[in-house]
Amino acid sequence: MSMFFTIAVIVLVFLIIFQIAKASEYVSVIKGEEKSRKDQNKVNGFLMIAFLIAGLIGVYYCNKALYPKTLLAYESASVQGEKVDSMLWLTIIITGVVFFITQILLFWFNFKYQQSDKRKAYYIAHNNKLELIWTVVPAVALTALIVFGLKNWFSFTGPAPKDALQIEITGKQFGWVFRYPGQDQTFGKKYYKLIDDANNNPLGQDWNDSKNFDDVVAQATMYCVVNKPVNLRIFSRDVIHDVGLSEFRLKQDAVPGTPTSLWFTPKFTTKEMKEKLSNPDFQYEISCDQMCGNGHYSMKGIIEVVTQEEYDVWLAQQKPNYYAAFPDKDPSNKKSAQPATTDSTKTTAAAQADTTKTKM
Ligand SMILES: [Cu+2]
Repeated sequence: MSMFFTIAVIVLVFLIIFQIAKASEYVSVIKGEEKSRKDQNKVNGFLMIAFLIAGLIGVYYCNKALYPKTLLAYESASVQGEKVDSMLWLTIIITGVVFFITQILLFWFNFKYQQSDKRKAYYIAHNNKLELIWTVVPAVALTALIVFGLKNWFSFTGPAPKDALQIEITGKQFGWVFRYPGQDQTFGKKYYKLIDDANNNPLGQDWNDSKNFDDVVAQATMYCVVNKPVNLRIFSRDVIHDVGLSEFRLKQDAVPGTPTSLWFTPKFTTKEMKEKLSNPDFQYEISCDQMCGNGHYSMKGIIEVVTQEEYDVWLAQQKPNYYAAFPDKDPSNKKSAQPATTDSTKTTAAAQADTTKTKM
């Protein structure tokens, strides 16, 4: 029944609109086409101003309501991100000034210079000076923005400082895998054909390369140190993903077959950010910023920014992935293993790695 009423109401509304249109047509015939056109012109001129004012009020309220949800509402959590923020502000200021000037003039001129019997429109066919101004001014402004952007881009993606923490991040459908180089500070070789999730080799580490024996592999959460540059070497196992670090204001594509890189210096630990934003649930997030398949939404990675001491403790607790792939090689699995203090485990691990190296 309610369906019937809805349809009846819709039909009635259409009929009313149709009748109003018809009536105004008859009115214009009676009043004379020309006069009614001029009247309508005045109404349109007034609507232009009304639209301008309503639009500007709308811009103000949208900005007020949505600003806290934008990145600019809180400061960048990386030193490099500050440069991205200043570029963002510069772009917003330049385009904002242009936006307000052009929109206000557009609507105001529509009202002010609407058709009038008292004046005739002036027709300009061509004006070299004007053409030159509106070509050169935007060209110079855009070039300046691009030059700033490129300069920063080359610095973020260029060589990282020598003391940077080296971390490898690999995107896959659907998640992130992190690799730390271990004590030798060197990543072992890997080869995509050796990828074997069933045998704990998600990155295809080549076990013939002894540099792999101490490499630590972790999933889901990446650890890095506050105020210490992190150099991310970025890979993908399958399709194009993207390491999106919104709090640090950076992102970089993960492309299969083409390693990319990005480095940044975190300014605050996760704990400091929780206090700063008064949000006990705050986490630095890695979001995949490329539509990479039906599980794209689930590619959330976490970055835990900690102090150097906390990082050292965490790293000491990590076992090289070699032992996950070959549990029989893990000294802590052997009954004859030495007392399990962190230091001695490390020494045993290194010794083990050495023996295996000689065997191979
Ligand atoms: Cu992805």
